[in-house]
Amino acid sequence: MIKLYGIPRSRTARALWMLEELQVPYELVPVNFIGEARKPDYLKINPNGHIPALRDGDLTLFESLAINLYLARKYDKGLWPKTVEGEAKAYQWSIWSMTELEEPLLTVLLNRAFLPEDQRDPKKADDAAQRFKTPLNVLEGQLTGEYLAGKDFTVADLNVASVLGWAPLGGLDLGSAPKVQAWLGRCTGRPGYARFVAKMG
Ligand SMILES: N[C@@H](CCC(=O)N[C@@H](CS)C(=O)NCC(=O)O)C(=O)O
Repeated sequence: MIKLYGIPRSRTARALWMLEELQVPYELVPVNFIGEARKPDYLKINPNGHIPALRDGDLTLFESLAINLYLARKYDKGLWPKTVEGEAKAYQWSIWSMTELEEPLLTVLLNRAFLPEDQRDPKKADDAAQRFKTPLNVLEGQLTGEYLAGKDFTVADLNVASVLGWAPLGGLDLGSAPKVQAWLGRCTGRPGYARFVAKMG
């Protein structure tokens, strides 16, 4: 059976959403990013000392969004794009999520919500909130249809939405991007997302 290593309140949530969309059997093996992810046994699974990681048969994988690309392709339930062009978009948006979107978003979250209050830097948060507007505007401009890689919901949408979905936790307003707001609502309005939220508790 598939083993996913991590805890729900972390980037592991991205892969949990995918697994719930696909409805394949899996086991969530709890590994906390505080302390446990740097222990020797876990470092054999993910030498980076980060969560999540996945084991499926002989395959061991790290990087949350790569895990999702693999799962969507391997256990295709319609979340893998049907054309090479669609696949290209899935890679594009997944890499974009990590390189353009995640950093400003996480910097805001850390400095407004996640770090202990005495370690938060409001200036860092405000600067990052400003930088966040660039990828948000890019996404708004690119959303010409219902979804990112064609007319159907695919791994491209799930990967971006699973990163962007944290924005409200940092008080980031998506009001300037109405298409993004509507698209995010479509993504998180899915039964697969509801199953994932129910499992996260
Ligand atoms: N790019 C990686 C980042 C993984 C990552 O940094 N995970 C955090 C938890 S959300 C972690 O394990 N942090 C532990 C540490 O850095 O010590 C991914 O998306 O999987």
